[in-house]
Amino acid sequence: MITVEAKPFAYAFPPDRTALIVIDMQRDFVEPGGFGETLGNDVGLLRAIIPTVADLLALFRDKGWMVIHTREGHKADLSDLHLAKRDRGSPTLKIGDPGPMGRILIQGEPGHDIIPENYPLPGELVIDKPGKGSFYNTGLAGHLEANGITHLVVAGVTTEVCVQTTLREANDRGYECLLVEDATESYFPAFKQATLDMIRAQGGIVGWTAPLAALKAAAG
Ligand code: TIU
Repeated sequence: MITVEAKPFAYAFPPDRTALIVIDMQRDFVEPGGFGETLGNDVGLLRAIIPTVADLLALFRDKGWMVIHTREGHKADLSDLHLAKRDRGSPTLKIGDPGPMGRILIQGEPGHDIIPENYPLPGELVIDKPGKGSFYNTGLAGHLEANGITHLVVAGVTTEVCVQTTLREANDRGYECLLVEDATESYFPAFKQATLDMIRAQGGIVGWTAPLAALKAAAG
């Protein structure tokens, strides 16, 4: 077991039963002209974590530990897009509309791709998900079970939307989760802080949080 100095108390994980899951580091969320910006957000805030996510990926790759990536998006025929999602907010472009990086949040379009700085290596699992959580309507649970994974280290965007939903889904399924504080970001700094606080409140009701430096120090 490796023990990380974390909040609300130390997080211990068995590396051979642990996976890093990097959530939705896609052009649609962190580059201008994508889904995030059409919702009225400043994507510049999210770009700040790109080097930290790259460092975190390098740590897991160097150690030979499992790495998983997710991408939020929909089929070209929109058959997996509920109206309850399509009609939210007042976006300048809706999911499926043509934008500067192709159709917004559609699989296979340039905007749907993961950013080059955090790009998956061959052999790393990439989960396509239509929802905010990484378990809803995906093969993630089966993959984790088949590989004996019990612990998840989580990073990516956005903290209070897809990251928090995934943490809650994972916690309900029995996974012990660590959120890497400086490898996740929100369009709303107050929402990021609130999410970190609520995950680790009540004795770690959902999981633990720690900065990447603490994880690196523990990994040795
Ligand atoms: N809008 C927002 O903050 N996030 C999303 O729509 N998706 C993810 O968090 N990936």
